[in-house]
Amino acid sequence: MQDPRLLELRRRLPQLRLLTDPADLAYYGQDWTRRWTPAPLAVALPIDIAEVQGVVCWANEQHVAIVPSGGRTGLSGGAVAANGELVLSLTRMQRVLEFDPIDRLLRVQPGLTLEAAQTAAREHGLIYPVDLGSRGSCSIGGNIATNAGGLHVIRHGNTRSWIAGLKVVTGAGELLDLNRGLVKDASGYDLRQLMIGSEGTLGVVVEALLQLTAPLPASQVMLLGLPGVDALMQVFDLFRARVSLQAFEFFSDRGLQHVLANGARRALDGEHAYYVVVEFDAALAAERQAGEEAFGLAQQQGWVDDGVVAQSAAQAAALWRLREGITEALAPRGPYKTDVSVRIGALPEFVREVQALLRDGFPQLEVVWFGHIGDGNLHINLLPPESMGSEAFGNLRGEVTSLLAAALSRHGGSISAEHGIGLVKREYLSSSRSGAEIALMRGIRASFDPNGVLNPGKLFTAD
Ligand code: 2HG
Ligand code: ZN
Repeated sequence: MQDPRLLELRRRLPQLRLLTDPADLAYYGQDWTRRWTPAPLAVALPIDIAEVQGVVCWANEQHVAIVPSGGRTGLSGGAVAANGELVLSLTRMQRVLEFDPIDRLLRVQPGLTLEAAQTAAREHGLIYPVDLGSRGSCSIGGNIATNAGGLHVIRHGNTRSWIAGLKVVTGAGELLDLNRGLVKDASGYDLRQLMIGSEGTLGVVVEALLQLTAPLPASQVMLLGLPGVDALMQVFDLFRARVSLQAFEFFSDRGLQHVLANGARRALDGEHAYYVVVEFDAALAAERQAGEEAFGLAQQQGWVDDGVVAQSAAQAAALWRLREGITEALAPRGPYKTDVSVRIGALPEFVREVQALLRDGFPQLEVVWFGHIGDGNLHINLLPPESMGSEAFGNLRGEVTSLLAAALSRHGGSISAEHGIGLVKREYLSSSRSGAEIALMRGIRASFDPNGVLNPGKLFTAD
């Protein structure tokens, strides 16, 4: 550890755990994008808030960039350290600190995994309702940094609906205690909400107050096979009117083929353009009946060709696997992942338009459509042919994103619904945000982090 900046850090914080081994730098320097070569200066693993503050103050004085780091399951490069940054990993701060039964709050450290938070909530007879496929590895701090969405946004909203308070260390090293569990607070700007989704560019989350709630009622899960995109919207509208939805997720037949090839069991005969996993409250016989009636009506209208109702928890899990298993099934093909949203009403036209653009402009790419259709959030994954080199695919990615960004601008959509901008989408921020908005965002960043030490190069193009 010869670097004078690290020697100074060691002198200031003798207890701080610091890693400089090449294997550790490689491990902590990347996220799930795997597109950049990790090259951090070192990895710091603070144990408490004072150490985080110490590191941030050191970074300001030594002009070292910090990459705040959680479970690094991100898909936008927000936690990549490829330019000599210090990775500030919160993994050692992973305790549940307190449960407040009156306010139904769980006070946790940022490195706690989402799954551990969910388990802790259940131990108190409650739930933390945010849920993502990467629940076992992603961290609460990372969820907050990206305002993570996931599988039940249609019922519960995003992470931002469930954060009742936040302690953050700003880029200037100040500790802020935001909202403190208050249900109501009209005393000015809500800085807590500003932190949520800021991708580590304003502050480092060092503690969070998670709002818990009562468990959802028992549910029923159905898999439906649909003939086309218009039917998707009609079925959504029909079910939404008749049952209390817990989830409404879709995938295309190509998505299904990949999951089946990866070992999942087929649940419907025949080939359908799209599939929907619909989950709804079904504790009461009347609720189950309403779901079955909706299914019948959709069939009568020709919006659903076939469907199956899970008869057990195991069958429900098998149906969910068809949707949740897509990311893993596609991973070996190195897909380009997109994460766009439009207003729900704009979906059919947007989908048709982008399908035609991709078919005409990029016939060599395999396109897999899936995602949170009930939230207007599509994950369009683009798979290169086996023979395509990484440089050629890199160029195509740029072309596809430009095309998508233009379509999103036309439809008033967003280039990132839930994965964040990070490095992957920073050139395209202006497709979703006006120049005036971006200027205000930069100004906000400068107020929280005057020297630009927190995650520079993420979210915005150049600092
Ligand atoms: C999901 O909804 C995740 O499953 C991952 O957001 C999406 O793999 C993807 O593109
Ligand atoms: Zn998603």
